[in-house]
Amino acid sequence: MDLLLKNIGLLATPVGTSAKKGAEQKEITLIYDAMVGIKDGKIVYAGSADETLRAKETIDCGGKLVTPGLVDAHTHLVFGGWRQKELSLKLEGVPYLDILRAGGGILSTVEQTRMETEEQLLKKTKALLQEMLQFGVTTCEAKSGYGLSTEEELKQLRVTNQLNNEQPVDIVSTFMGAHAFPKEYSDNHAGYIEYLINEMLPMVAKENLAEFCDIFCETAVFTPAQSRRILLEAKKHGLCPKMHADEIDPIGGAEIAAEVGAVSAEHLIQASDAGIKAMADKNVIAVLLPATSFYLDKPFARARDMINAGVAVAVSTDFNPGSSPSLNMQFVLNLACLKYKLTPAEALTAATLNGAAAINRAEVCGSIEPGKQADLVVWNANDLEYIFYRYGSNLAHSVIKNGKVCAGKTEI
Ligand code: IZC
Ligand code: ZN
Repeated sequence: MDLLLKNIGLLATPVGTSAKKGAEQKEITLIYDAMVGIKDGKIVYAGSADETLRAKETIDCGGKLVTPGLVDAHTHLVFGGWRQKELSLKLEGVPYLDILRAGGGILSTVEQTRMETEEQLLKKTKALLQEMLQFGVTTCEAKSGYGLSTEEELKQLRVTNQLNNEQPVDIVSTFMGAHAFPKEYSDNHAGYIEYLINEMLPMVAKENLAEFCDIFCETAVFTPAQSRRILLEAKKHGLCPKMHADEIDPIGGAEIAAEVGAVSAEHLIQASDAGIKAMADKNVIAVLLPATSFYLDKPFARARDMINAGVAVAVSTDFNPGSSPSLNMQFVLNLACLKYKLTPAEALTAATLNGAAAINRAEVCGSIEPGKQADLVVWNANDLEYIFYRYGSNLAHSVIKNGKVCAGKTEI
């Protein structure tokens, strides 16, 4: 063994290699006085303290709580500039979609992203990933969608893919050319869809720059019919569908996600009962984004109804410069408990194993079990409730990625 984490006060983890739905979501394993053994970046032992275990290096966890590294399954990570200028509009009550209709919002970030070079985007995003890691996130997803032309989307996706090799956080790449209609096509939406299907998608697939294809299915953005068509085309190119669905208006997005066989549908604040049932029937994971509800002052998605209906619920930051300018997955955990009324056990599963399943990584991360990547957080906490109860501070003591202490304190 390379590394032995001993004197773990409480090891809390979901177990398995697939999403946990319904009553299973709260079934986590709790081991008091535990140890975790690591070899070649992978977990080889996770269980009760065993004094016969030996390793080249030992870390005494001082009785603290240890969980899997957090998985942030929904981010818009790579972008130029910020959108603090929209704060005053927000305060005056201008809705998010009105800002977009007026050429701001996503389109203002498109303008700023197009002006940045690949090197500038790399440097900025690397710093964001470092911040994310400090909050305990060891795997994330990153969407494109601020280029909205073949060349500019590829630029964003290359940054994502390069950073995946250049820093500790694993990044899973999603193509989101269908994030908004670029200004060049403001009067020709059908033309943009043809361009996206005939030029962008084939190039993204050929260059192997994304595993998923996402779409913003929303009033004044992409219709359910356009979403169906684009996601079915994406599947033909080997990209797995995801969908921003029923965030602001209830337009049947959840139903389309189920129909096209999406791995996940995201937001779902306004999802209908029929949409939730369709998701349960087709095993579509609900990726809920409570920090966005908080920031846009919108209702919170019906997480409890989804769990009761048998839908696996994940939670993520939705980090982006407009509706969720925060990388703090710990705040998302607080909101999942306080606003969705998830129990700490359900919320832990939502932020680890179910998040991993939403980006097809449940076989390799999202729980602390032999065979999985050694991605762990040692918390400044002695029990699980504490990290959901405190808020506003960074409670991660040390973050271990692939068996190495990568953030926080190296001395425990
Ligand atoms: O830049 O506003 N909702 N896309 C859909 C976003 C938020 C990101 C943004
Ligand atoms: Zn989003």
